[in-house]
Amino acid sequence: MTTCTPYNIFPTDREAVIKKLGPDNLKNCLRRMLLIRNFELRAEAAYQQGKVGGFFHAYIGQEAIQTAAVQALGPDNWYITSYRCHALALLLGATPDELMAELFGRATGNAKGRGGSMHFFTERLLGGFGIVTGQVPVATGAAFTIKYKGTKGEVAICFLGDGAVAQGAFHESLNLASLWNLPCIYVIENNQWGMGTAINRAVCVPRLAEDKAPSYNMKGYTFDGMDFFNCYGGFDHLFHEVLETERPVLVEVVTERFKGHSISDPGLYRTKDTLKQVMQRDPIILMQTALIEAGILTEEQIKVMDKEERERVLAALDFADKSPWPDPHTLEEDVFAP
Ligand SMILES: Cc1ncc(C[n+]2csc(CCOP(=O)(O)OP(=O)(O)O)c2C)c(N)n1
Repeated sequence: MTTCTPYNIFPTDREAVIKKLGPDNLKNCLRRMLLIRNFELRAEAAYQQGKVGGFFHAYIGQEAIQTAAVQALGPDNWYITSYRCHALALLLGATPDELMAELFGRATGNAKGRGGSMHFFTERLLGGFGIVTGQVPVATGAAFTIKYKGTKGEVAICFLGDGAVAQGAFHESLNLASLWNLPCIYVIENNQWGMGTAINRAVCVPRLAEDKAPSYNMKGYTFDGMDFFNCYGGFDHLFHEVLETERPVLVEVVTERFKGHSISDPGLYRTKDTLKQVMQRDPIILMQTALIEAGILTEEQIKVMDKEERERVLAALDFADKSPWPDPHTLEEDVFAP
């Protein structure tokens, strides 16, 4: 039986976040969100032109979450996510050039053109994962490594979809993380849908972290995924809490994706009106409005910033287009299994 228990959204004070981060960090966060949005929109267009092949899952609508997390934790932690990995790779320092070239399947790509959209990585991003929940045990392993080696000041942070919480590997991972006191932040990005299945048809409790965390003897939190300030305040709190307690935590970040599950999904399970309503809370627009209200940026300055990020992405498209294809003679390189 499902109930209508309301969420307890983590309380944050926007003014305090603005004060703590300061104008330069806030501008950088908005710039990163604009880069992610421009990157995915242009990459989608390239896909439609037949320049990109394979799977393609956009993060559009969810940008505030990982931008806030990386800003709060800093890059020197172990990060991992699902196939919806374009944003996290950009946030952790992969260049638009290498990522676009990867989408184009070129030798200059992030994974030499062999992985495509779902398998971006960086030194600290253990990968985008194609297998639903596959990244959760790996994150648990990364947290185990931190503990085993006695590394200080670091955590593992694992992003997963709402559809991933009903999978067995989620249960086993959280159980072990709690039992062994592993410093891991598990972040469920509840974008309301697992492909075309609504979350309330897939999971038997309404609040994914608050209701599930107690069964793992963990704390459960909920953040508003459209509100950068709430996400930043929440992740900042959790990072310090996990470092101090050396205990794992479970977070649900409530959001909704603006696009289909993947590029080939027309999204017929959701009405146009519903989508229009969801898009009223576009995290980038909300962030822009807040920064204008705080006197940190003007509308004109935001337009310039957006144009600069769009131009970076256009240059990346050009780079990818002009890059060589992988040499067929390298086919067996980097293959570890016979
Ligand atoms: C083990 C496994 N089962 C099924 C699939 C097919 N599949 C790909 S994405 C997906 C839905 C996952 O939804 P969710 O976890 O909510 O993430 P989102 O796509 O919304 O980010 C499914 C069932 C898969 N990739 N791996």
